[in-house]
Amino acid sequence: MTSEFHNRLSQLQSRHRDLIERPNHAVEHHNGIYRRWANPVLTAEHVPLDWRYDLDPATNPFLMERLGINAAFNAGAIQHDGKYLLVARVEGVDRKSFFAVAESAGGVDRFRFWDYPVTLPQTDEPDTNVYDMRLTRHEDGWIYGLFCTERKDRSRPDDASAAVAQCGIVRTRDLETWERLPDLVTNSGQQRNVVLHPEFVNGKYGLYTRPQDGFISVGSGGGIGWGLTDDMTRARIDEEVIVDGKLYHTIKEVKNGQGPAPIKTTKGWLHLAHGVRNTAAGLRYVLYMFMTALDKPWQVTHAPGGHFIAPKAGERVGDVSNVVFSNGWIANDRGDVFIYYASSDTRLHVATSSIERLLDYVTNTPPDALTSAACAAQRTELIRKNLALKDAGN
Ligand code: M1P
Repeated sequence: MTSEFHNRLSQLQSRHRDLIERPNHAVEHHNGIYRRWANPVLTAEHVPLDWRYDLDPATNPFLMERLGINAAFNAGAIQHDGKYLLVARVEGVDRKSFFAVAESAGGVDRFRFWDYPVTLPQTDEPDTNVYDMRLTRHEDGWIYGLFCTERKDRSRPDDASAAVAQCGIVRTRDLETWERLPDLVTNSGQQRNVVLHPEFVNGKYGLYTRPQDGFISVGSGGGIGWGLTDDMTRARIDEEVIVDGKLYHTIKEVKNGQGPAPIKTTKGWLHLAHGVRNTAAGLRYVLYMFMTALDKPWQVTHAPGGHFIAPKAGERVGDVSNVVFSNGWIANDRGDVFIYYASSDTRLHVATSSIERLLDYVTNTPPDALTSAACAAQRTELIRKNLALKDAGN
């Protein structure tokens, strides 16, 4: 080994170790609903060196990165054997994503990738690209991973960018060995952001869907849908109803999608979702929340107005700027909630809250009043109440 190779390797190793072992801290200022944490929990730099470099001086004397990593983001999340596990979307510089498990003892820092990425079995029609796995610990005993499988749209051979998105399905007991099941069949041309509900509903599996006409544009489809299937080993939804639709001049005017599987609480199912609107600078993705009825998870009972998390400061910039996206959160047995959200399709962050706070937020935040006059009236009412309190000496 040359001394140049040796020096560079030890620099890379110590830099990587420092990054993985760096403690995180909650940002001081917050809105009472959740706290952002200062450092991203996963970035491209967190990916192990031996996934990127050929560490053999005989075949890589300059210690070059041979298989670069572009980003680590949009992670499914689950607590398993007491650990906080993320199934991240890791994207190579070749633009192909794959899944990889990273674990942490505390959920806010020191995430470390397992030795190898996930080996994802293929169906008869191999995936070109896979991403955004939603994990659901179902009451049938399996952990399911639903993800987007993307393939070339063969009906448009002349358009190299024409793609079809569908819902791929795997299941596991340990996140090490994965069984591939057939893709979900629906009546929609394309599907993304499909999520399995954790409990049986009338003896069937419930799925949140996102019917769409095109690959990027939802067209006349869209909204967060809901459908039932008898069997996850041959998942098929014949009928979809819209749980939460697109709405003019709101944060979900262009499209929306279910985030992670909902969290069960005494008052209803807590949902995290993303909403998209268009701007002169391109699409803007924000996160929002709503609650559905315990016995009817397709019926919205509470919908706070506006966004829950929007891209802030450095989060605003990345491969696809002005985006926050979440497909993973964890509620632990103390009622703490860890919200894993990615920024600008580049890196993954955590924000923390609690079931108690999120219930307060969802049930007591006024809904979007839908017009400027009605929204100003909502605010005037709040001010009036606060001034009355002040006048009363409180
Ligand atoms: O680029 C932003 C997001 O775009 C897609 O989400 P949606 O289907 O809702 O538009 C996904 O590709 C997602 O991975 C990505 O973060």
